[in-house]
Amino acid sequence: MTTTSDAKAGADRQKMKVGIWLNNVIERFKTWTPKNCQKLFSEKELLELCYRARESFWKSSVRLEIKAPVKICGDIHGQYEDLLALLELNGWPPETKYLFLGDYVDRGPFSVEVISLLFAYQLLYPDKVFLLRGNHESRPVNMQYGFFLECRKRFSTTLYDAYQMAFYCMPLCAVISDKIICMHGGISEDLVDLKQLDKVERPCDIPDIGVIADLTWADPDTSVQMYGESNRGAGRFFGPEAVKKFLAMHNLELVVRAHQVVYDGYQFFADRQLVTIFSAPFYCGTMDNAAAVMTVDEELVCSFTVMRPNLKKIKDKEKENQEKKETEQDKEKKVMVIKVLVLTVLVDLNQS
Ligand SMILES: [Mn+2]
Repeated sequence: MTTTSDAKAGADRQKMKVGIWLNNVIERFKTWTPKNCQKLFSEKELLELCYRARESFWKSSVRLEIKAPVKICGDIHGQYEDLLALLELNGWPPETKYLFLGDYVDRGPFSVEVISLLFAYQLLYPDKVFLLRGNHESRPVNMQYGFFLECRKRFSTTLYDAYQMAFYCMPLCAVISDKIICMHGGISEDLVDLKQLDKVERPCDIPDIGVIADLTWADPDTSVQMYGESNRGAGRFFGPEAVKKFLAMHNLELVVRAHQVVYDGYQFFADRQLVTIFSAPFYCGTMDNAAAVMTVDEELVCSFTVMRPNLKKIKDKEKENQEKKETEQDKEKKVMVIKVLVLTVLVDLNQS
């Protein structure tokens, strides 16, 4: 006969087994190089991560509540080496708590690694790593910007579908210590009570209009004071007055969002009532933008760690690499990405 305590012991054993596996997955991710990337994982393991991530997102709220301190990251877009550099510089979970604002996949070359490592961290440390949904965590966008092709080429469309099933259930916004609201795109005129979000039915795709579209697609724009039509074809534009009114209405102090490349990795809007964070340095290998991570400390003082790509060094190394063997190239490339200039900028939000 099975007793309750037997069942509990069984569940604990199972949980421990999963924990050991997730730890092992994360350790392998840290030994990643462009050369060994197809040998590190079986498709079965990646599928398992997707199924478990989906379940975990589905169980959690659409609107996360997070206590400071926490570090906030913007778009990563498949730049896996840069994600590793970012974690190396800003601290690895679970010692450092992270909130990611979405757009993990598409554009860059290693979307599978970016999203799978973050899934593994989220599953192992659900109260230390939080992942929001960006407009690129969506099927129609992934068909167009690279993630679908990457999955099909390196693994299968079955794996691609499993990622989509997880994306459908991801949370859409987070509130830090009741004061700072975070999302991928922006605020919404239709969001008058944050409790509206608890009614979002998942799994869901991202529509072109409405609250979910705005949270994942909207952009701040000085051409409007309140709200206006966006040129992206989904979500809307919002102006400085809209930000001010939105914060007052919800008794909040700051909006943190991602979704747009900004030269310094972070950029304020509307008298520092909104900040854009972008965390993919040297975006697509063509922009010379820096990447930033925003730290919110216990007192809600915000600061930024900026990783600036050293363009001259990158160009010199590329030249050098062309003359070297393939194996050496990989090594150089790894070192090059870590060699970014790191600046920390402290900004007192009350001083503006
Ligand atoms: Mn985006």
